[in-house]
Amino acid sequence: MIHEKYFEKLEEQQQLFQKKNQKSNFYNGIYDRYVDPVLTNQHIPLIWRYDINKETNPFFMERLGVNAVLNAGAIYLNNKFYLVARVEGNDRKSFFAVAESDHGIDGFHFWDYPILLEDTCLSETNVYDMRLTQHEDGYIYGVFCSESKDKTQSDLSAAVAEAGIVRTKDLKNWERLENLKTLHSLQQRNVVLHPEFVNGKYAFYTRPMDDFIDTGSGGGIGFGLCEDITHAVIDEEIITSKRKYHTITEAKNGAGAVPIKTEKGWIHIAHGVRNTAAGLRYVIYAFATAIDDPAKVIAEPSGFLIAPLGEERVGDVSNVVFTNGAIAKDNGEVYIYYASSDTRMHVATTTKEKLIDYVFHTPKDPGRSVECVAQRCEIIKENLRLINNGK
Ligand code: M1P
Repeated sequence: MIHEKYFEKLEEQQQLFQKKNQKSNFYNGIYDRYVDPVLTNQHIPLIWRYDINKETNPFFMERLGVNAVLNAGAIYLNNKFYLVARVEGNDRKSFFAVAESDHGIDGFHFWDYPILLEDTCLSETNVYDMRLTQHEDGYIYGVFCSESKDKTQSDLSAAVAEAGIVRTKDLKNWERLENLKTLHSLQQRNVVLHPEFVNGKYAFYTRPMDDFIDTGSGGGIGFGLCEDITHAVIDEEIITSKRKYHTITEAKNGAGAVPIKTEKGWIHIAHGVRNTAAGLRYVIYAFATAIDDPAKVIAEPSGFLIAPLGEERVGDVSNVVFTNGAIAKDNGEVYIYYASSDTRMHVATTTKEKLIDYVFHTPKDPGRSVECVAQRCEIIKENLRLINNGK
């Protein structure tokens, strides 16, 4: 017999699904933010968390709680918005689940079952942060972090991160391929598959790392080619967007959403990390690479595009915004999906036109305070000239 509490909670959840999201009063001219997150742990189906049978669960206790819904890959298919979210159980293990929406800013609801990956990698303990690439070869690829215990170290938190690869045509049936091998990097996280062949090969954005947390000698977002996606091996990795001293990428950076193709270049929406006395601070930044050479950076506006704001600042890992999915529709609308503080998912909306303007016309970081203030004085001088002329 179904517990009566189930119907009460279901009704509450239906109200959450039906709630319309509104643009917030945040303004920067680049993108809009929204009042409500698009996915939280409250969006997780009740039947994933509760045993609804009154005989076996008389107190209607949550049996398998969900701690957070974060870092979702995104794709637009058949007039619907799909997120493949990282769902983290109370047990700290993450898995993937598809949520769909008609409008992209609200109404996201999960399918009945999460994604059950083929268990081909027996040492793998945890999986997270899938990037979805609609590749020109006809498949949708999901590239994610596959994490295993580092058995060479006694430290219980020591782990090894690799890039796992799956592919699908319908988000329902997933074929697992071999994990990516990068011959000159010990670990990989934040790996993204480029949507087009480059020189006839599959192209990956990588993030070479010496260690599970520290990128060490890894100089930034890498780029490498591989012949065969079913046995993906990258020999040479070159660095595209570099980490730089005293910038938002000083400690680390990593590719985020699949790059967006525009007439001016590929627009990348990535994350940068710096260290502070309060711990690591993650922000989202953007840059562009050349259409015919997606590894060559041609524009890099200074500073961050999105930083944690208000309630976004607080969560499981506070002071973090992180993206691994964006949708660019044919009509020019862009939906940037980002998680705040490793806890919940938000959307920011903009257009390709605005992103191009932002990336190509926002000044570069000159690198030193004295030059930054001179750069700011230039804009002030020109603005004062207009104001004083009364125009
Ligand atoms: O906790 C913040 C983020 O930390 C990691 O990002 P990076 O590899 O750049 O340090 C990821 O594990 C990500 O999932 C997480 O949101």
